Amino acid sequence: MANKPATESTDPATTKMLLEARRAGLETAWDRFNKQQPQCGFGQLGICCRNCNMGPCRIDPFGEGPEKGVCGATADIIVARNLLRMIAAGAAAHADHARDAVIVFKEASEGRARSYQIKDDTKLKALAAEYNIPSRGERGGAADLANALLSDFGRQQGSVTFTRRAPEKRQKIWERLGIIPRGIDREIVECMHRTNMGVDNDPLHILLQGLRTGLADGWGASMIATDVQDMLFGTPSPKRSEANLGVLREDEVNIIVHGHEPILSEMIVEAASDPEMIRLAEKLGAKGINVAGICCTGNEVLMRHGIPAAGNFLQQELAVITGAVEAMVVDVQCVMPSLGGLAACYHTKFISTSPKAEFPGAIRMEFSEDRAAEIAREIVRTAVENYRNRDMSRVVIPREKSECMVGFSVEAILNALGGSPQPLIDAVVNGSIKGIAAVVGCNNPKVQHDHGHINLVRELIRNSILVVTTGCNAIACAKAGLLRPDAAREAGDGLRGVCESLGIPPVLHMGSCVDISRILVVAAAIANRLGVDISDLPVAGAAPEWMSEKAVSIGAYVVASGVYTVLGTVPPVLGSPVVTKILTKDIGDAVGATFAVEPDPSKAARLIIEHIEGKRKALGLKV
Ligand code: SF4
Ligand code: MSK
Repeated sequence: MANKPATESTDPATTKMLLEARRAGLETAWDRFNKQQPQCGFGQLGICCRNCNMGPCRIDPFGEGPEKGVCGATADIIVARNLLRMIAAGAAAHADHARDAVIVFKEASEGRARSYQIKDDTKLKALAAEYNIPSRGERGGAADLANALLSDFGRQQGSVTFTRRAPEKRQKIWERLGIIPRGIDREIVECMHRTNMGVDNDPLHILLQGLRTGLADGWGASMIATDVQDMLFGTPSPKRSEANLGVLREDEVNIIVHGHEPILSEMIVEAASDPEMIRLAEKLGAKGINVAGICCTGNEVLMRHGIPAAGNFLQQELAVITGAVEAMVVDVQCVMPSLGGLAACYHTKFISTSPKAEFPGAIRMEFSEDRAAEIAREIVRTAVENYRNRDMSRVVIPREKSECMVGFSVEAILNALGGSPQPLIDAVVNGSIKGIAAVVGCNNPKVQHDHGHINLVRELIRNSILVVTTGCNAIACAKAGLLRPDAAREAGDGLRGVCESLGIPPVLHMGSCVDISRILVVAAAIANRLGVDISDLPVAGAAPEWMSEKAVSIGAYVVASGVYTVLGTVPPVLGSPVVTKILTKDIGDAVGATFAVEPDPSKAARLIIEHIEGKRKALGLKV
């Protein structure tokens, strides 16, 4: 049965483009999702295993068939192992992203990657001090810092350096549980080892390694990626931009940057403003060159340069279907392999740039740090020259776009507060702001596009809970107008007053998925000021529409950091009552925070509000 597009997204631009896709007979993720129904029940419950070739094995959830795999693994063991592999994969994605950023930083600091400079010297000095590196030489110890950062990946003993940024009480908890990550890569490798047939077979023991690996991501990989990218490209500061497919321009060359890494997209942004490229575009009949972003590459250039966001995860195919995209330039992560086939139905050049990521139907224009600016210019030129191939009769750009204010790095938040977190803490203490919720994560066709994101965020701000956001939630909020200072009108009186006095939105855009590490830094700073642990704070996390393995790793480190987290789509764990109980209850005794699953955004908001009220009461604050 055909879908009714109106039920698939709350975003009118998306709904229009879905109608256009169907009119043109083109398939999208929603259609493929429908064709997958019913999805495998064993997979949904997490009770299938193919970790060795005696399998694949599956457990009968109704107790009428097999209760154990060939090796004797129970549902509890299988579910826990599968979850650990998801965490490892998610952490690996962030780790590899971070490593690549550090390698570019190293090359730049040694004077080889000439397209890159160190843009944030203050951060360089602060990080060098954190790693005990004397600030010397022309580049202030940058090369030594790069080597020190790299050593956090392969460290075999000790602890990942940035775990020391956590409040002492939190570090003590990790120490007691034996989950302080040693090296980032080491923890990921250990997950793969432990989940081999016949290694780790205790669900709790397996899941503790999951927390340790998550911490290696959050307080390691993601934090390193964020800080290194800030050093190279500048620490974000508030700026205005726009979001949604309506940012594409009918009379300009449209280039979309999509994926996760800012390393090449920064160069593309620069190349697109080159007068020679603009002249070429004009010669070919375009009025200019318009760069727009999707997913987290989009977030990176949005918060540093105000480059508009064309959409979030589920809009990537729709962007091509506008018929107005000259080049879709991708790096890594969250890029649908369907894009090549779709681009072939239009004039769009689908350009893959990462040496790690090959896609069917893509043109390869591989990135290398020593030729970054040159490659970016080649890509922009390819896009510009492709403008003449655009069939104007097929161009359908929805009008919807919304203004947004973005770029709230920790430094920018402190600036807005006058240099100290104290005004924010005072607002939390006196109850103007009831608490802080980090709402993050993907889209997923299992739920109505953006519905969970927007409705949860609206309900939270209505209850005077300040929302900090990253990833595809940030783009959903931008499209819905929630990242504008005047969105404070939708907030409860207390939050509204704070936002209006500071001129900030009630939902603060803190960046891309790796920038959830910025949220950890804010939480740690507040906890330290109050002399408590993160788990004592009136804060919570939510991922209403998550789909990526990276989100599982993020969930692991957010909860392990002491933050109660509500998921909107169900993780594949329900086949094991033991694992489900550990995640939703027992883990609370260990780390002071648990997971909850609640697909309904109003009910999810209620859970978060109750949690925040509970924490306020425990701190002796007015509810
Ligand atoms: Fe089956 Fe055990 Fe092999 Fe998994 S590890 S496939 S449960 S025999
Ligand atoms: S891009 S990981 S769909 S948030 Fe970071 Fe969006 Fe999720 Fe990718």
